[in-house]
Amino acid sequence: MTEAASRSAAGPGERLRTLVIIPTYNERENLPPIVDRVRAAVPEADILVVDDGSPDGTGAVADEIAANDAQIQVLHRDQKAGLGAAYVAGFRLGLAAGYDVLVEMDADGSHAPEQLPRLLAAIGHSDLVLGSRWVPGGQVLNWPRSRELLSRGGNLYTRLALGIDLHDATGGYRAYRRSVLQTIDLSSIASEGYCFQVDLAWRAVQAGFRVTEVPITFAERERGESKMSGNIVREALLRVTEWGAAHRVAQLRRLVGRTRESVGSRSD
Ligand SMILES: Nc1nc2c(ncn2[C@@H]2O[C@H](COP(=O)(O)OP(=O)(O)OP(=O)(O)O)[C@@H](O)[C@H]2O)c(=O)[nH]1
Ligand SMILES: [Mg+2]
Repeated sequence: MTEAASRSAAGPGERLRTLVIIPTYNERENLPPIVDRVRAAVPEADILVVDDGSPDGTGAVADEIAANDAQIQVLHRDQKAGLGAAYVAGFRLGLAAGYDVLVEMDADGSHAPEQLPRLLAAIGHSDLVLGSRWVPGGQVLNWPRSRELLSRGGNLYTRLALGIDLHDATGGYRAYRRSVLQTIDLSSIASEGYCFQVDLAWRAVQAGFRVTEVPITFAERERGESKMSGNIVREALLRVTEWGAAHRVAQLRRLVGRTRESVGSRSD
């Protein structure tokens, strides 16, 4: 086990304080049912809604829900600054409050709260658990073929470019042990959307944390508008290519260094 991994090894019968972070932008209809479902599925977990000043009034809806439930908090941010920045703000708050496990979950119903116990069971032997659509048992409901191809293709490219054994590094349904988020330099994360998800998984792998995947059933959002855009896809493609290239160059340098050393020692 690596040093990073051993720092966060789970003890038997360990009770973990869990915070489910739900970023929202114009999700006023989706938020109340998703919060109810989270509370029913994992009653001991707390919830943090991070709203970026949604014009549709999602922030006020969240405040109303939180006023009646001490396990729900709301973080209001002035303007839409992207999914990545919303999560980073939520992580900081959750770490400062001492939570052991921090969960990422969309508000649009794509991530079923009923599957959260499965993710939390796996965090017992992992540092980061990815809810995965593309492992056996995982699936996507109601997605057009074009979206499925984009997700499958993006994940295949990510695996090949970074040389990691993850099948769904772009997914956003996950559970982190606090040690992972404490180790990663959150202030250096500038990526958004899918790229943000790959960025965190990649940093966790590089730091030697145990990253595991559990199958999930992902459903297309029923209400509201997607914030997915061509820019988000382009950002992910560009950055993953850059990280992959930098990783290969570093591998090559190490190989050249080792070869020089062994040639040097043989000629001594
Ligand atoms: N706070 C905040 N939340 C955001 C922002 N952008 C997206 N979200 C939320 O992040 C979650 C995922 O966004 P979606 O629009 O569903 O993006 P997606 O899941 O990649 O795309 P679809 O599959 O089309 O739904 C949802 O809960 C959004 O409301 C943002 O800039 N700020
Ligand atoms: Mg969505």
